[in-house]
Amino acid sequence: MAASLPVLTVATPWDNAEAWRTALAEAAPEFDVRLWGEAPDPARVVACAVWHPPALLFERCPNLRVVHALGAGVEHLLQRSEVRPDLPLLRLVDPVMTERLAQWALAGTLFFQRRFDRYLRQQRERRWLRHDHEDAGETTVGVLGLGVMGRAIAALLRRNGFQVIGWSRLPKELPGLGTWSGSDGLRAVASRSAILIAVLPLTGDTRSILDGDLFAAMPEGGFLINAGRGDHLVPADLMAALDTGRLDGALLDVFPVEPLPADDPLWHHPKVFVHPHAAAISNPRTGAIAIAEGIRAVLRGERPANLVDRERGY
Ligand code: NDP
Ligand code: OXD
Repeated sequence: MAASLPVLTVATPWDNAEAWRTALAEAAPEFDVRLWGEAPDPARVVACAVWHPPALLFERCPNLRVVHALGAGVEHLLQRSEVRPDLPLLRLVDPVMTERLAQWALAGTLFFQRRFDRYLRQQRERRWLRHDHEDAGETTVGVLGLGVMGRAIAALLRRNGFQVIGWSRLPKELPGLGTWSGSDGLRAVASRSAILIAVLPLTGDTRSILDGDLFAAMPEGGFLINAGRGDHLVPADLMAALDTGRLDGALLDVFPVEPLPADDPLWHHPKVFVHPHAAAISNPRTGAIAIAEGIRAVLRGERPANLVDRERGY
């Protein structure tokens, strides 16, 4: 019976590929779900759910009709010529993953606002010193990127009493949130933000956006939290800003090369907190439901909710 079903193939270097296969088989029983390499007849593959897929997959599957990413940021797939422009590319939007990222951003915000960074350093020196701090209502957090993730972060921070402002490509009106857009807008948000949280997609316009000019615009002693992509950041500018005291701490989840190489100076900087791209790990059980819906919509000829706009690059 399974032999007659169209094939959905899963291709990812992650060690939970089998968990994705199982979850997708449950969420999309109308497909024969196989790991790439185990699909008996590539001509029957109509859909794939992938993260860093092999080039061969696109060569060998002439009837592929939709590519679904197993994560939210798809710049690496947009750079691949095998993901032909006529193939709809979908990205993962899963409420569980969104909640995970928002909670991580809140944790990072509290970490700096309540100065856990300082107390961790003090503990290493066995120093007992208390520091007063600004309360949430006195702390402005700027969120760069007001898409699915940025809005969820902003909402959770507001529920926890923080003053929140945000920045996006196009102007926006969001209840209770001061918003800016464009390059002047970026400076305006940075200059008001004690803590800046970046959750942008990586595009030609956003590459290296977290640089010395931006840090110079921030209030003295500010903090940076980056959950977007490593290539948003100019690491040398960050370390210079931390060394001069312009910034006082950074929490980084993403890096240009992952895993972060052992000799990278970010590992050792006393004011940098390295987090191994785990702010919002995709959850196979809930992610599979969203992926199945997206693939079904494409196969029905509908425009899926999470279609990547190749022109704008996210
Ligand atoms: P969305 O596409 O929903 O939102 C992107 C936001 O970025 C939009 O508000 C968009 O503006 C804004 N933006 C894009 N380009 C610019 C620009 N040039 N100037 C200003 N704003 C810009 O994406 P998500 O919120 O779902 O995810 C964002 C990114 O977060 C992902 O691409 C990925 O890199 C990263 N991510 C990281 C995770 C982790 O675990 N570390 C997990 C999930 C995502 P506009 O609204 O005007 O279009
Ligand atoms: C993603 C990520 O883009 O995990 O989903 O960074």
